[in-house]
Amino acid sequence: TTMAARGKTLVFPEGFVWGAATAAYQVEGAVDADGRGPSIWDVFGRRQGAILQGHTGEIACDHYNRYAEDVGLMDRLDLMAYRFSVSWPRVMPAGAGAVNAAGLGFYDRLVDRLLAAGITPYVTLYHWDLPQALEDAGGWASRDTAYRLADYARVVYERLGDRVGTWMTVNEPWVSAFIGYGIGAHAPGRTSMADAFRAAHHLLLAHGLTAQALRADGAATIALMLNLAPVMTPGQVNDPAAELSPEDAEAVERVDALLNRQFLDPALRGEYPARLLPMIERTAGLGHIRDGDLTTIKQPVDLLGINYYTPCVVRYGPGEPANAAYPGTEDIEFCGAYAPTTAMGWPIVPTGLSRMLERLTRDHPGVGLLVTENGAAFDDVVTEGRVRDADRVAYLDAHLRAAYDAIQAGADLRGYLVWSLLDNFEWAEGYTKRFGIVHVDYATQRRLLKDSALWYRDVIRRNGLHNERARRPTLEAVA
Ligand code: GBH
Repeated sequence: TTMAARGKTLVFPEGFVWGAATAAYQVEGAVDADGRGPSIWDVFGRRQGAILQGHTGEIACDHYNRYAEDVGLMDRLDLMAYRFSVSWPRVMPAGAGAVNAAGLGFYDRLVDRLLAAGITPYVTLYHWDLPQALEDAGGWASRDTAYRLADYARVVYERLGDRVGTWMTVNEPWVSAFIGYGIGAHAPGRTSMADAFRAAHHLLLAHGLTAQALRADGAATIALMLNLAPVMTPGQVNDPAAELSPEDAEAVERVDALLNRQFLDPALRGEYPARLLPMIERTAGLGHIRDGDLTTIKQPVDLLGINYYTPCVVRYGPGEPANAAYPGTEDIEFCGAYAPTTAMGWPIVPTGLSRMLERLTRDHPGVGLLVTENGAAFDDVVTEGRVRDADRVAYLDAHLRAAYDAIQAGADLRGYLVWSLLDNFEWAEGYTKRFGIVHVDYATQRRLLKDSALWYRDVIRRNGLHNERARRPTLEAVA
């Protein structure tokens, strides 16, 4: 058969970076080791009913003690980059002031191990583990916290900057603000939408201050990571060109302003979306947005990190109350079951990724793009020493095809990091949800490469995908 008859092999651009990601609180454990201070997740985890089955990050994957073995796994998988986060309370137990050299030492060793294995470290400075002392002083609802993040970032940069080139400021400010401070399903578990809007602004400010400081200190590459999800109607899930009624179009725009443009526009354009300002004012006032803040927030970024899992599907729904996590969304219906879902209940829509990448290319030309998270939880089972996670392989395969399509359409996508390297502490879901390409047996801390890890290694080796799409019955409907 000819090549054409067999279908094309999808080869990614030369230099495309293949990697994996984790976050400190989700994998490290060792919460009392070597002078680490408490974070908001330690405190939140002790709250009755906050986390499924009462799980906490106390031990997690014990990565703090097993990092060498874990870098060995990355090496076996031929990963080119590893994105991890630094635990702020390890480095500064009280969030400000005294620096804990032993805490920094851990990241020092981790970075050296990675470099020795030929793996490029990508450092996330803030992935949700705020020092509790700063929460007690007002947390992200307080402006001061933004300045504290930049101070801490400088300390980390001073220690690792000679070996780490890529610096990622804050992970998913929408989640921190609206899930942590708005609906309280994440730490610190506060329930004030006024505080959520303030937190969102202060996280943006922290990004800007940190980007500014690290750039001045010589950091080569600076990135911001957002949880971006295309907002669409159910009709657009399978037909992007579907015509929208004016009411549906308004619903889509309103949710897009809250979820995506609230962060994209200040960071990349130096302004809040006009339609969002009255909503912020009504809920939180505008006093927390000071003159000059938007100039600080709009720092040049080398990379925009996109964490993509599932789209946000809405339509006009007269009489619907506002969604708890999205203030001001009265008369909008948030739709659930429009596609097969992962174990998180999140619908699987790979074209959501290509649509988001193409939109960013259109709206923010010149910003390099990196998928900083993409992956899925499924109900894995170990049989005969193997995890046959065909569902995850199909999910990753389909999303990589979508990424490839976006590149063909002109997106400047530089790389892809799978979430996650290891099964880990999935926040409010505890250990009940497994996102890893490597299985972790929490009783023994034994690691086992899932089929998806071996499949991913093959993708990395050929810098692309097989002719044959990985198939799975549940994915047919959205293929
Ligand atoms: C990321 O957050 C985090 O960065 C990471 O730490 C975490 O482990 C990982 O993803 C997996 O959860 O409207 O119900 O269909 C993910 C943020 C925000 C993704 C809400 C999905 C909507 C799901 N998410 N979202 S739904």
